[in-house]
Amino acid sequence: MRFLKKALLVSALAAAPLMGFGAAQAQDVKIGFIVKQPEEPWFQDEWKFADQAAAEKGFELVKIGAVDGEKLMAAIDNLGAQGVQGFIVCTPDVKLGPGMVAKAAANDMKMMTVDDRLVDASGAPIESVPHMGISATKIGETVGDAIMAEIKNRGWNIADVGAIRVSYDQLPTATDRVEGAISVLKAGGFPEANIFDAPQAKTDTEAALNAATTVLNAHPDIKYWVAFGLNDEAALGAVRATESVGIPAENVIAIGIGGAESAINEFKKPDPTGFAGTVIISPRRHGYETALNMYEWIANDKAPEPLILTSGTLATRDNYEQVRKDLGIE
Ligand code: FCA
Repeated sequence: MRFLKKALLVSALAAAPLMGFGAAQAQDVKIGFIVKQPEEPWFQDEWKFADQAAAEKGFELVKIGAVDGEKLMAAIDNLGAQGVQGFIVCTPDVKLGPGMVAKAAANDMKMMTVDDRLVDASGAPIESVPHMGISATKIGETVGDAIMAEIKNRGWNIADVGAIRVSYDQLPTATDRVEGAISVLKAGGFPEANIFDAPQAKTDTEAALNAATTVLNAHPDIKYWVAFGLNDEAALGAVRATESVGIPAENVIAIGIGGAESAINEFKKPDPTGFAGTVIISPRRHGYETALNMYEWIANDKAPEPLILTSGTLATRDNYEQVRKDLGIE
């Protein structure tokens, strides 16, 4: 038996230069993919595309949802115990950064982050951990442009419009996104006093609905509303809030970020809602490409680029099918 193992090893090594070492080892590679909100369509899409990379390269992908810090730390240990060599993570709390770096090292695993970038004790990004995120400010500006264009299109007097800033300011990418939108609104003459902060406790639709409802109840005199936040769920929560207080859809312009199932389902409704558009971002790049990068790091010792920021494309109810086709997501 021992002899056989040795013989196999020798022949594998001999074959390595021909096959490429990575290919010879693929079946031994195990990669983890932890996400903070497993029920959110964006993260399901990331997993789906990471699965594609796993099938193509022949490595094993271990997917874990971790909705809070405790679950996250347990998930990292769990991956380590399973013999995973590296993992990709979108953490429920970026402030856990230093602890996560230490835990990954203790388990002898490589770590990359996706979507939400880790910060250190002073709030600065941890640059030693490779990261793929979205170009948050620029995408936020696209949201702002879309809102301003639609205000014009509907012929509203800008002085009569309120804005709901669904916020999650403990997450830098979230702040960058909403501030990008606000900068465009202000530059277009949107009254600053009419921009209301709606802090959400979590980054899901329900939390956004609760946050936006508080703002609407505080300003019953405002007739027209625009809304934006860090993702589609934030914008959708604000839309559901306007519906629940009886504001008609034609008086609401909400623009999301994401373009996954939650947005597409909204566009498919027979009657338009206040959800006027979304900036589509790429779950394929964030899922497939990160998984592939991790694979290359483990199998071929090729470290990922330290920072990649992906772009977004605006889509509305009228053109989302074409935009998705053009982007190669269908
Ligand atoms: C954050 C958000 C997600 C998605 C991702 C790219 O993690 O919470 O909804 O927008 O960034």
